[in-house]
Amino acid sequence: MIERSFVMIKPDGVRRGLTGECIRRFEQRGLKVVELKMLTAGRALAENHYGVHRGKPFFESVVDFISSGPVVAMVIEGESAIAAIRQIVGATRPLEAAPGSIRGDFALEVGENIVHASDGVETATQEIALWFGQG
Ligand code: IDP
Ligand code: MG
Repeated sequence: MIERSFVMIKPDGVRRGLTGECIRRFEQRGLKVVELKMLTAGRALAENHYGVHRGKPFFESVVDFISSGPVVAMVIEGESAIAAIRQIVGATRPLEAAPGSIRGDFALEVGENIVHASDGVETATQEIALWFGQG
């Protein structure tokens, strides 16, 4: 099934110059970047994006962090794109992420794990609408 996922290079990834490396890995797998923009998220957008985590102890820190500097927001399309991208990105906690995954190769801390990727078809639809509008 051809799917679309919302993928974002977080402020740490942009600051460390890892945007190209991440996109290269997605493209190398056969996925296609169909939308892309750089922006700094305001607080409302950041809170909405992480709304599912509201009330958790790390909510404030992830919202602060994701709005702390420019991010690169993308829509990436391809066969089973959502699962394929989560595999390329690796586990949430970098110490649990496989070597060869982005987080396993470039991150150590859960709070600065370089990239966001949608975790399901429904979240992908919501996140694409939130960051790129309905069109
Ligand atoms: P995901 O990014 O792999 O989908 P989620 O569980 O959706 O992981 O969490 C969203 C983001 O919140 C993570 O990428 C990570 O940066 C941050 N986060 C998750 N759990 C913790 C935690 O226990 N402490 C601090 N930050 C966390
Ligand atoms: Mg998530």
